[in-house]
Amino acid sequence: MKSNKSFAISRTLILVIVAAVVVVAGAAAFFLAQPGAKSFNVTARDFGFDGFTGPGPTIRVKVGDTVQINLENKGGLKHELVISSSNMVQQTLFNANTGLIDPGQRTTITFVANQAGNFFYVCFSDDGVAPKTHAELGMWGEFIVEG
Ligand SMILES: [Cu+2]
Repeated sequence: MKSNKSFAISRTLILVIVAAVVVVAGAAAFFLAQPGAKSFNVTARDFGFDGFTGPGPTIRVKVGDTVQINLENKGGLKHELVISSSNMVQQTLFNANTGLIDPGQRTTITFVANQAGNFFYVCFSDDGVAPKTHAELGMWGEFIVEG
């Protein structure tokens, strides 16, 4: 009876230790991945990235890279940066989407480019009223993931 209880306790202890190791390893992997990230600074203006009209500079990475994009909004309107397979059809790839940020604001997104191909970084805002999206006005650039 006593040995059964002690067995149960040691089994629980082992599970707790395994869970702790998994959590610590996961956290370590997360923090270690950041210094290896390929970092890009992108400025949003009305209506271009790193300029007043597009296309912005091509961003080139390799498949499997951790990519960090630092977006600064130097325009007078809200802007965003979204990775999409098209600069006209709205979608989000790699879960890479800054969301709309206000003029003067900065934000950073980090994601893994886990699929090779030719993609786009785009602002799909239409200010809620305009017939055209900012992408159609020039807010896009190529995002190329080399295999
Ligand atoms: Cu925009």
